Amino acid sequence: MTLLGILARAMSKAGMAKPSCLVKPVSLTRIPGRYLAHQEGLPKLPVPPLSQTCDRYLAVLEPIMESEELNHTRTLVEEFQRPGGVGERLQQGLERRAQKAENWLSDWWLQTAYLDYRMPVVIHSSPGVVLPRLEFSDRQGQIRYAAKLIAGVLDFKTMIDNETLPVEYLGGKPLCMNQYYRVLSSCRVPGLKRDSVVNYASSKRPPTHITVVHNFQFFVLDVYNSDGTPLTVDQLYLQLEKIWNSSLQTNKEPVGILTSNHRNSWGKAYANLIKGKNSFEDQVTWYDHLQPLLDKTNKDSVRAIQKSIFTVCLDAPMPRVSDDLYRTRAATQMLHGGGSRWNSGNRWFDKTLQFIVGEDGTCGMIYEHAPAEGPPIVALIDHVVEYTKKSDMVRTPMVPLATPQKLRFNISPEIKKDIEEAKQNMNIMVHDLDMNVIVFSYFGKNVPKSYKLSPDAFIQVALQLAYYRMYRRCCATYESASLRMFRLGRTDTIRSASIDSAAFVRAMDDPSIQNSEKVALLEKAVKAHRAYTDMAIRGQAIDRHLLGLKLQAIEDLSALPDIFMDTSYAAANHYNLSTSQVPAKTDCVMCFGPVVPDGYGVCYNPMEEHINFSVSAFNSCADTNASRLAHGLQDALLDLKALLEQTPKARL
Ligand code: COA
Ligand code: HC5
Repeated sequence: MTLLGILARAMSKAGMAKPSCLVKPVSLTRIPGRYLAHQEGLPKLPVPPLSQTCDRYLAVLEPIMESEELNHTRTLVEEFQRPGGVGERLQQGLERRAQKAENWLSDWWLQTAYLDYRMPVVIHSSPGVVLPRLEFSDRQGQIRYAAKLIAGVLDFKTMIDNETLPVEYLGGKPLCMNQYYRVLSSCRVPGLKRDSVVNYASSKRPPTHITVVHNFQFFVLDVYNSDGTPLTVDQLYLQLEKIWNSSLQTNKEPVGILTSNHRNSWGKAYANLIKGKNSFEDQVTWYDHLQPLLDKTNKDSVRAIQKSIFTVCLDAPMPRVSDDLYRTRAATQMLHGGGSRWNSGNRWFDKTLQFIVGEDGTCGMIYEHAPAEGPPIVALIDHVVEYTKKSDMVRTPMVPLATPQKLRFNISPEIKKDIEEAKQNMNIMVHDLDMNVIVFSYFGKNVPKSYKLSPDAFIQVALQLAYYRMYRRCCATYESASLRMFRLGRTDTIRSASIDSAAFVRAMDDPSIQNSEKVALLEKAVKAHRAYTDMAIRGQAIDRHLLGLKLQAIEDLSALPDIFMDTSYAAANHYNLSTSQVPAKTDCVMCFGPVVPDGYGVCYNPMEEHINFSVSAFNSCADTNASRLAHGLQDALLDLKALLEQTPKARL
């Protein structure tokens, strides 16, 4: 941590106000605190001024739109914000909503970004995390590690339950901790048109079990002793061994693969699965007397998964690949499981937290995104990884424990058909995912810091350069910014393609421009990005505000205002680059899919001396290539460093 960081943390611990020189740059720190009192002290998410958002909207369109379209949009924006016009009316509606609600955006965001989104959660929504490769390649190692991992998560859960989780800080400001209370004992539930999320953590009798899946077979594993203490690693080991031994058959129906389907299809299949309403029952009369049984079995099994604290997937080994490709392959295993022949059926993709422990030492997780953002999940991972490193585990006196229950599913012919369809779709998705993971080992946050540049902004500008070099144009670029400074805050968008980044990327490879000028443009672009970030995390970015105005229009008006029907609005939301920084203490790789058919998903974990990043794209798009962009990013980072080194005045 920088001296400034240490000072800022010490001062915030002492409850002292920071002089302005300490407000920036911001960094994330953790100090102990109590949940409820803390939450109430957090500010509410503001509604930015209408004219500010309109002006900034036009500015972000500049690098990505042609001037003719931009001129048209200018007239629409002017009309929208004219005094007494529709913009003002919507703004007032939004401000009223903000007064009444705890957070004017959070419910809308949950619905529009997640629950109404009908694409499969696999690749299109759920992120993956790859842990550093573990040193085992057999069943015993797998079970041992899974036992430690479960104990580590339960240790973290104790902090959540006791409300002793250290409060996090960003830029000296305390962050909303609500997401930590949303991820355990939680699950997404498919609907015919819209999904929902269930959470059992604060129910009268919170669950005491997890679910474990091996060879596509799900088990309920109670992880607490009757006195309320969590099972020890040794106890968990024995229980997992029992599970492993009672799921040796590899020919079971992968019922979990249903959760990977398009949400409407899965919604329909789900209704069949738990209600048993399908053609099979209508046709086969002798089956009628079994009907109540069928309903209950499937329903109870599904409920046991949904209620469970989390899921552990004991994966079969995947085909070996070279060390170079290992992380790329592991990333795909986390995101989709490798296809129906491999581990894709060894999942319940609706489950909020699924920890994956492969027999070949490939470990990580996949999480369903609706309830929470990456940072709380990664904080949990960091805790678990530290926990699993503790060597001397306590030996416990062995009391006999009940055998974990296998969850039964009655598979009607219709469900069987749904499973086959889900398998096919999954295999298409698997083939379509173009993934590339790179460990950029030349430098990390240290180099930009030594030039007094924000590392995140530096990486984003490098990415702009890499994209420009491939396509000779700038594209709408999304970077996640945390809104957790506000109560129930989720994210807003940092638009990394700016007027300044465009000026820099155009100049960088132009031999007629002097290096000193390039450095000046680089610094300007980096600073502009950092300024956008500051604005975003303070609730003053444009994207959630525009979304709010649009949703307010849907509620209040009979037609959408023209600015939302405009080509520029569609183009601005077509993110060819969808990116996110998720810093972790652990040397892990985070990944997610692109958000448009011709786009890239880029996730990076910048460490002090290296950067892990993943790039995803779709093979079905002829214009994209994950490996090319990943290598382009690597080159761009090296070129930026070389430019700064070669230009004597660059080091301030
Ligand atoms: N000179 C020297 N050091 C600087 C600097 C400068 N000009 N600017 C920043 N730094 C330092 C910071 O102090 C920090 O130090 P640390 O390593 O000791 O913590 C470090 O560089 C990183 O700062 P920076 O790269 O600017 O980024 P950030 O940590 O402020 O992160 C965001 C920027 C946008 C990622 C962050 O604000 C955010 O919103 N994070 C959450 C994103 C999220 O939710 N992602 C997942 C979505 S699911
Ligand atoms: C474990 C890493 C998770 C990162 C997930 C993430 O960044 O999700 C973004 C959430 C948001 O609201 O910005 C969405 N995105 C993947 C499309 C960038």
